[in-house]
Amino acid sequence: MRNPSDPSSIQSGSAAHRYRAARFSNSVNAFSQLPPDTGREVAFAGRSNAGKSSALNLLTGQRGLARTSKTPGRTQLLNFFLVEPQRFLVDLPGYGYARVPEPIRQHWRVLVERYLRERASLRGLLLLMDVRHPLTELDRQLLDGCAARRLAAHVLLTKADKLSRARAALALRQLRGTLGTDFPGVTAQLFSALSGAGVAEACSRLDQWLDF
Ligand SMILES: Nc1nc2c(ncn2[C@@H]2O[C@H](COP(=O)(O)OP(=O)(O)OP(=O)(O)O)[C@@H](O)[C@H]2O)c(=O)[nH]1
Ligand SMILES: [Mg+2]
Repeated sequence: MRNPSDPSSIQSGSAAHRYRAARFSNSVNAFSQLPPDTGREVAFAGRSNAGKSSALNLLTGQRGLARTSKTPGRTQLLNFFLVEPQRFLVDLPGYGYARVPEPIRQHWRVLVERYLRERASLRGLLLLMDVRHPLTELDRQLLDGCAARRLAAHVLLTKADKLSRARAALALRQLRGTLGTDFPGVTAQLFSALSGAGVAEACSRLDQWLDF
């Protein structure tokens, strides 16, 4: 019997084993600090508190790899995690958190927008949305940016454990309908960092983008 609160027990034997090798590489606070733009990487994006860092920890089977917090605004830099040479997972600061001072938010916004626009190594965007508040205006802006540069995107509807199965399934159906109309090609799934639901599906998308 696996223990849902222990990410490592969820991973055992699953497709996620290769991500267990992920190690913190570096934090980036300016465009000039980015690693050479020569490999492949996947970025975790979404509103503050959506569960980006928690998802990264679950997918790598390492509880403390990316810092998580009940307080939105925890991740304040672009954090690079090396899976193997030339292959990174990137934890981005969240958007939409009003209590971070405006000059800092502005700095992140400019940095993250430029990273998403110009980074050639970026092969896919994992966009996390709380299943109870999907597709906010800022999520739409991000997906517009992906469409503009033909960057693949996949939505994780996080915290699926907060809803009944039926309500979560309904939220997914509704989101897929909207995506089909407004953002063709963008896919979506349910995810829970608490129960481990959706790990295999998310990992297979990472595998595809990172060419494993
Ligand atoms: N119930 C439940 N809680 C979750 C889940 N994922 C994350 N959380 C909680 O949500 C809070 C925020 O999680 P983080 O992973 O730090 O969120 P983040 O998107 O990285 O936040 P920022 O770094 O501030 O942008 C934490 O208290 C997590 O424990 C989930 O799937 N289910
Ligand atoms: Mg975070």
